[in-house]
Amino acid sequence: MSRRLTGKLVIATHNAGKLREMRELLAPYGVEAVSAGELGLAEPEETGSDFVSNALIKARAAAKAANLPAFADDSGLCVDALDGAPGIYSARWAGEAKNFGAAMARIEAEAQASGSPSRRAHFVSALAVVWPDGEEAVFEGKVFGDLAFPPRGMAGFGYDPCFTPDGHARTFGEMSAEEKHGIPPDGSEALSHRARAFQMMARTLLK
Ligand code: ITT
Repeated sequence: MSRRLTGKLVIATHNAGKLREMRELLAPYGVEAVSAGELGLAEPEETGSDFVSNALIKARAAAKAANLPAFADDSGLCVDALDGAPGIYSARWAGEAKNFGAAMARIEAEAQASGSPSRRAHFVSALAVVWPDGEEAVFEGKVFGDLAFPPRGMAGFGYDPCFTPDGHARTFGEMSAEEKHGIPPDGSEALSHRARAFQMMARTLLK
């Protein structure tokens, strides 16, 4: 049986939207979560070439600095017409100012310029858990759907307003927190990429 995540842990993110979702996901499990921001931890450079590597970089850095188990997410929106961009560069497309309006406009413009008729896209979330003694676990969740332009909705964060998950008519930006990343009590699959990765993690590492 694999190791359980109990007691106190660090949520190794400086993204307020992600932090809110990760806290909500962890809330039922009785773990005490502090954020990297609250502990004043530095943001490591994300030098990996995929989501899993970058999630591990963040969780390893936080586990070492805080001497606590650390939980990190690396995520992004992958657009078929752009050969998977912005992908691991999703945060970087929004720039220092974290201007996701501009990042979404860039996706729309580049998708149009690509000449591809495809509107397909998917979100990916890699969740890494790293213990201070070096043990590691990684889980990856995805959700497929279509781009929505112009973007719609004020809920959520980041690219939520420009993505409509398959089987739904509304964008993530038009959904409640519960609808986007709630964990269905009947054990069926959650909707968002992060909630799907979390479900896998919870089955293995949480009570
Ligand atoms: P940390 O590294 O500190 O966690 P970050 O914002 O830099 O924060 P990433 O490098 O993983 O995080 O970038 C992922 C970006 O993709 C993030 O900034 C969001 O804008 C976007 N993204 C990820 N999940 C999303 C979601 O559920 N809804 C909307 N946008 C999302």
